[in-house]
Amino acid sequence: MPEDKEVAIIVGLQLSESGYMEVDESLLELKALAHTAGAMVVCEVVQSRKRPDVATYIGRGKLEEIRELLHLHGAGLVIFDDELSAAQLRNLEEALGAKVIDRTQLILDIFAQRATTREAKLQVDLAQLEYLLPRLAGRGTALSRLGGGIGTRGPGETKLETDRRRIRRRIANLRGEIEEIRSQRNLQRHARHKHAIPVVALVGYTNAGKSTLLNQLTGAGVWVEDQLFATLDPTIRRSEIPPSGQPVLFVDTVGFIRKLPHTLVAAFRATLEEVMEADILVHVVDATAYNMESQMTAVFEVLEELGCGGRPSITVFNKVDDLSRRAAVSRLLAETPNSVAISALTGAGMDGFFALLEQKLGEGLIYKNYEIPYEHAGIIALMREVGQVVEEKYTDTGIRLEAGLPVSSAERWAEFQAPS
Ligand SMILES: Nc1nc2c(ncn2[C@@H]2O[C@H](COP(=O)(O)OP(=O)(O)OP(=O)(O)O)[C@@H](O)[C@H]2O)c(=O)[nH]1
Ligand SMILES: [Mg+2]
Repeated sequence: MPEDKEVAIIVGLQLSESGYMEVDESLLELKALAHTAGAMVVCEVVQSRKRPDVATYIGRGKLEEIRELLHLHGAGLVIFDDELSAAQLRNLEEALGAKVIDRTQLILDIFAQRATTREAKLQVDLAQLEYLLPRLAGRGTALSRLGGGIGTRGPGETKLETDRRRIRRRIANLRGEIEEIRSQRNLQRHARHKHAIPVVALVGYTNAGKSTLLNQLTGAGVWVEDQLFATLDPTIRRSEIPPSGQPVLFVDTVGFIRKLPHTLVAAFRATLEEVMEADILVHVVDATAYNMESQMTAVFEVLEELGCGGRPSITVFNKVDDLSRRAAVSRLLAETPNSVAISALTGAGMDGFFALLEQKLGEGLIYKNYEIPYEHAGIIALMREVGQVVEEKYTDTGIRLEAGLPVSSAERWAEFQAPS
């Protein structure tokens, strides 16, 4: 057993009789998360009950069972599958004599390990402090007694724990710093809008293959890994859709997961703005995932939370080079409008993807009449690049034309719109 791995037990609740599949899925994923964070899961414990115990999440009998299991496996960490309250955390740590963390802390911990850029680090710090603040009471002693490791990385919990005011101040500072980065990002985005190239955001469950697809599309050389949350920072690359050569900006960003902590979604809003303002969303689905459909639902939920639920979108069923789920994929293709099957790894199916993308981009065009003064004639070339210019007439005052443009460009050149 590698020495640096924390030995862990994971615990979940089955809240209804029919909920066993859900618990299985959720715990399997919790195990993967624990593994990603550097823990070794030696066993899982499930309890059936109507609702979580207010004081201890699980019942007395189960607590005793877990105590024994901890002893038996020499484990020092218990990971619960749902977010725990301050009281639950405290009571559980006392009752179990082991370090206790919840799913949220585990995800935050992975983010803290993965964050490399200043922006990502600030955002993770913010999310961790927001999680910590309401849970400070009485936790410090237990945590410092039990030492560091998973769930305690990040902004240095032990030093901060007793001083809520200091934490509040740090939260305010972090927000300020993130806001600063955000406004710089806004500037860059506006500079891009000047060129008015449509933005296509790749969204999806973590590990679905978004970065692989970006690499396939643009040869970007983005980090791809069979790990959860390989990507935290958005990457933007320009590419052209064959065969027309229509230029597009592709955005790859952080993946989503079920029960994604709200503090994280809020903290990553700055990063996710690229997604929130995209012209088209490409929802990348891992078609080999046994729980593909619940992953899709989780993605819809996060998109809803970000306020881009109704955005024009394409669904891409990925990894079809792995054929074990072929039946499920053809059913889903038939049921899902605007969907296509591809392998981002081998490039199979990319032609279908390009055709669909081109079609979607075309549907988004808004046709208006424009009158462009001669000194701004250069705009016409830009319009042609991002949309379609139908008719051009040269008049005394300028060039009159009709152009179909993506929403963002139509807005940008609204001042040149002519009465039709
Ligand atoms: N067989 C197969 N594997 C793929 C395909 N696309 C991606 N993968 C693999 O799936 C794993 C995850 O790929 P990524 O591109 O890192 O996934 P991601 O969606 O960017 O993941 P996060 O950044 O963690 O959210 C890697 O091991 C890839 O090699 C595919 O079309 N076929
Ligand atoms: Mg990625």
